Amino acid sequence: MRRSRRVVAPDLFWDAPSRLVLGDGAVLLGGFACQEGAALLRALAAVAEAAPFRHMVTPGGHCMSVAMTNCGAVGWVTDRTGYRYDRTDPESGLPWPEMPGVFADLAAEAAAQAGFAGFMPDACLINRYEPGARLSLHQDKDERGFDAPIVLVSLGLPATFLFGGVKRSDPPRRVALRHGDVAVWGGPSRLAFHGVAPLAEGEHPMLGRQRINLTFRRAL
Ligand code: MD6
Ligand code: FE
Repeated sequence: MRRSRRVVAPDLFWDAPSRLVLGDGAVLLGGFACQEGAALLRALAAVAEAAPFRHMVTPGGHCMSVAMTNCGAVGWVTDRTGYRYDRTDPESGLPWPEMPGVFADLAAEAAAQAGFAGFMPDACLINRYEPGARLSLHQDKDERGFDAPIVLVSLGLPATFLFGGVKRSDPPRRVALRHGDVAVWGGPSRLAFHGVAPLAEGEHPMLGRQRINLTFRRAL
């Protein structure tokens, strides 16, 4: 007798990224990193092995709820003396792990899609959020110049991204970020205030009870 075979319809998929305009020079590319998700997570595991996640201290003496590490020529660090980019990991004294090709390529492609051709990041800050972790509203201004955009890749649990204007008083929009979403902001929005609302409880099929965020910059 022939075994009954269950016929499964193929999953539906977006064949072009969905674009949400966040501001002048700022766009959310929905699902842009989904296809590369597994490759990004494999590369991330190697980076985190060489430079483990750690909770850094702000200049004000607060321990950040977000755990961080970096890859690339320089990494973003904070301690009691301030925020800066550093060529070495302060925990090990070693250079930060090289930026994986799959990271740099994805960041460059996303930037090009958003109108910033030729983006070559030299820093990738990697943030790990567990439920409750948050990032207060801030501008990214520790880079030497602001010609290049910032590219953010959100993986794992969904989060609410707060995206405001270039003045702190500009009310931030609340933007849902899901696994594989990529945000790019540059040009007139390069110094936009942004942050992340406290992460809600959840369980992601690939990452479990966490969200990983990559932010790519041209720091030097
Ligand atoms: C995020 N991170 O984790 C966005 N900016 O979703 C940032 O915007 C950020 O973690 C500057 C310095 C550290 C950060
Ligand atoms: Fe930031």
